[in-house]
Amino acid sequence: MASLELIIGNKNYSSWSMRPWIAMKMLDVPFAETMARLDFENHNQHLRDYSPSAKVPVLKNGDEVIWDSLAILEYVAELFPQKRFWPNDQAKRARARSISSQMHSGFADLRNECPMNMRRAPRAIEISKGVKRDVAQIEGLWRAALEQSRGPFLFGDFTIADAMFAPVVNRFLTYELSSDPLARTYSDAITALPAWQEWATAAREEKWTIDYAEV
Ligand SMILES: N[C@@H](CCC(=O)N[C@@H](CS)C(=O)NCC(=O)O)C(=O)O
Repeated sequence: MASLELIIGNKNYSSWSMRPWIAMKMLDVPFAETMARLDFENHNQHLRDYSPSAKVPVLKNGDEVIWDSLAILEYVAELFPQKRFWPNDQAKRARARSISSQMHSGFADLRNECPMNMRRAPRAIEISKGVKRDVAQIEGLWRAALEQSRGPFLFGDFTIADAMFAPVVNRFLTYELSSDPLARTYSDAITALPAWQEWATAAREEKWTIDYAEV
């Protein structure tokens, strides 16, 4: 029997932490949650106590330590094969994995210039060509998936692919990055989720500020 502990960073800023957290909530995986507050002034030295990567999220299952968001999600999907973390259909699952990996390894301009910030009031900022390119590409990925699945999520039911893009929903809204109606419909479906609401409420109650992420 799994006894899972997910170690996460600040809910206001830690987009990588949000991904496994929201997927595990959505798929009713029982887990304990530990907050390891990000402390960039001290180079996040304390995160070494949890993970060889010295980053969050980290998942502990007894003595096993699993780190890196997508690896955690794959591990949990294997632990609970009866839960649909990925689409059932092989071709859809391959596409869901492709776009999840693309998110995990890409869209650096968007990630660097527009940090997730759950507390920030929506306001547009000057954005680079790189961010515009990332936004257009994500809109295209969402459109292709949603037109095929007919929603409400990228592959119909909520899967890891939605978890990987959940922090992007916050970025689109917070920096007013997209005027695509389909992206808005998808964002509305994500932000209406009780799990999203729970995370967002906790994030808003946090008092800590990370200067470089306040754009
Ligand atoms: N590739 C990692 C990235 C994890 C990551 O960068 N986490 C941030 C918080 S969102 C962190 O721990 N940063 C601490 C640091 O860089 O010192 C993943 O997918 O989990």
